[in-house]
Amino acid sequence: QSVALIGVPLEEGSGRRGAGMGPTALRIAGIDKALADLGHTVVDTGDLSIVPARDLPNHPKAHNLRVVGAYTRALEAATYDAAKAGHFPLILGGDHSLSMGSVSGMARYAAEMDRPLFVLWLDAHSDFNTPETSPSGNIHGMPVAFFCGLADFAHILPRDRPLVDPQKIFQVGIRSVDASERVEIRKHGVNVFDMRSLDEQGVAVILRQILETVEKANGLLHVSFDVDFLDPDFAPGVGTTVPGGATFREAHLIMEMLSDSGLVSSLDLVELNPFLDDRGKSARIMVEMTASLFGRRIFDRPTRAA
Ligand code: DIR
Ligand code: MN
Ligand code: MN
Ligand code: MN
Repeated sequence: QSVALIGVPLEEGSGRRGAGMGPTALRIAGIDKALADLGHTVVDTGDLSIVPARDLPNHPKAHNLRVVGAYTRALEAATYDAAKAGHFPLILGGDHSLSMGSVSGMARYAAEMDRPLFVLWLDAHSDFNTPETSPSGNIHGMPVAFFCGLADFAHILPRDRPLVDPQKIFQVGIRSVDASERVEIRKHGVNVFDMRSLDEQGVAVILRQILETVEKANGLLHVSFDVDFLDPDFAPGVGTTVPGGATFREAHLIMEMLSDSGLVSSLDLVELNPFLDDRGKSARIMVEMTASLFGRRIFDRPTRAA
């Protein structure tokens, strides 16, 4: 497979500095070599660079909209172009607001392929706020609502662009949801597997169910991996840690099952904050996880039982 690395040094969507160093940390942790060692062709397209979008307003309830909006436009195009050229877009973040661009780009690509786009959202947070509901004004809490067309503040992307159907979104690992987000999630039918359901059912059962749905629909699957999905005990390098996260083994199993499925079309690695990390530990774990998603195995398994 040919993998296009797209660096997005964006931190203005989060409430603090540091996530802008994420792409560099992932490269230093050896993301390109990990993929090349698995036999993939890696094309590093470098980091996107932008100038703030002056046609966008300074929005009191969507901080740094001009910067986030400019990255959204640039990444929407870069992701679409990479997919169109036959590459697997692998986005190195950068805070989670970048998914407004990557997922919108994949939605455009999927629409052109006449295939439905599904999104697997691995995160402690559901990121389903809008400027109206957000308690913080930080856009990294809004990307899911944005690519569903429910948070169209200002003209970042054309309003008639392909959107994601909320019912084709699977959120796993959720354990921090704002009151109004909870209402909106239920209203729009987002599929949420919170921490309790992980504990009760186990990740394998949940993943099998998700993968079956995608497979039956002949869908593309975009995976968006927020570092805070993981437990802060072993992945401390993120600005918004929430206790009680996924274990290394749970996350690892998810990556292996995703790899086996062959359904994943694109991947975001987001919210890594090297300034808060412990000697590169979280960066290295994210690279390990990515390698597993791209086929690294302890031992092979027979193809999925019927
Ligand atoms: C909170 C925190 N729900 C907000 N969100 C995120 O500000 O919207 N933290 N995504 O990482
Ligand atoms: Mn997030
Ligand atoms: Mn999060
Ligand atoms: Mn976040």
